[in-house]
Amino acid sequence: MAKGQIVAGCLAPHPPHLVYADNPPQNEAYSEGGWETLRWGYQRLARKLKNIDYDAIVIFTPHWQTYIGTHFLGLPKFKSKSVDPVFPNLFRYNYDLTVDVDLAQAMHDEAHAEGIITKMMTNPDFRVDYGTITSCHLLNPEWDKPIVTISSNRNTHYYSPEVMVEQATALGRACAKAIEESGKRVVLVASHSLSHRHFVEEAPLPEDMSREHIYNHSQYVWDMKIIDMMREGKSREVIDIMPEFTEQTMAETEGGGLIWMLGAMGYPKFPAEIYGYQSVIGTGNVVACWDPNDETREHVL
Ligand code: 2X7
Ligand code: FE2
Repeated sequence: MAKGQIVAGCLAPHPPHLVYADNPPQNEAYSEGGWETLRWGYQRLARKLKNIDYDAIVIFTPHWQTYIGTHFLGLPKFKSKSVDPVFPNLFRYNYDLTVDVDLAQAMHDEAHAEGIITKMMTNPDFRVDYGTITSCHLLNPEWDKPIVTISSNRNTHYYSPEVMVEQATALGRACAKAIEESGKRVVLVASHSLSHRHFVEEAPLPEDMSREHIYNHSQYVWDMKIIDMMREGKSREVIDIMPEFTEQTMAETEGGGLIWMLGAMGYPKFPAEIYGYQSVIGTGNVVACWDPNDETREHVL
């Protein structure tokens, strides 16, 4: 059997606003659009993924928060309605998704062997978080690939951002080993924004783009620094300054997704493809992809 491999790694933010703005049949809310810079970037990345041969999407989400250990979706099907707790006016999404349980179990077992506390989620009534659903919907609106969702252990808050770097790195190493041994071709997804200070009052019409803007200049400068480093292939350095970035901008990197993904990919030295940057309720969001294949990697933006 050929060795499995990571065929792409995506940084895929999950503001529910983006699904709301898309008006897919699964979502009950109706919008007049909005946030096109991000949505068009996502559409371009989704088209690229269509041309890559892969077996499963593995997604790490900060909105499935676990305080004891790291959990993995562990049943072949999950079907329910996901309602965003903060934005129920925007996101009431009927999902029906398929899980690659073999791959989830293999990652669980390798992580356990690394000394990480792990658990398979086998409650059929478990409601999948909106981070998973939003990023997966925007990257693969057809939902024609099985997924594995990995929970975010709250290391940053329980301990510190530095402990998160250590723990998420170990988890990334374990997942990469499981993928290699599985023989599968896998797309990794870190589902989160960058800077994360946000507005506390919603505009009367949420998609009114005359109200959308960055939260403040220093948050924006931090985001641009991180994106420049991604473009320059400095992924190891991104992780090195992550604790400071997370603290200064309340960044959603606190959940560990990017650390996990870049660690699993062996800290790529090649440039990330950048598909778009835009604020959503003031938070900083970039859609980016690390394509390890020299033949297909592009300079997008
Ligand atoms: O979860 C989110 C987020 N990460 C960013 C912006 C808006 C809402 O929800
Ligand atoms: Fe979020």
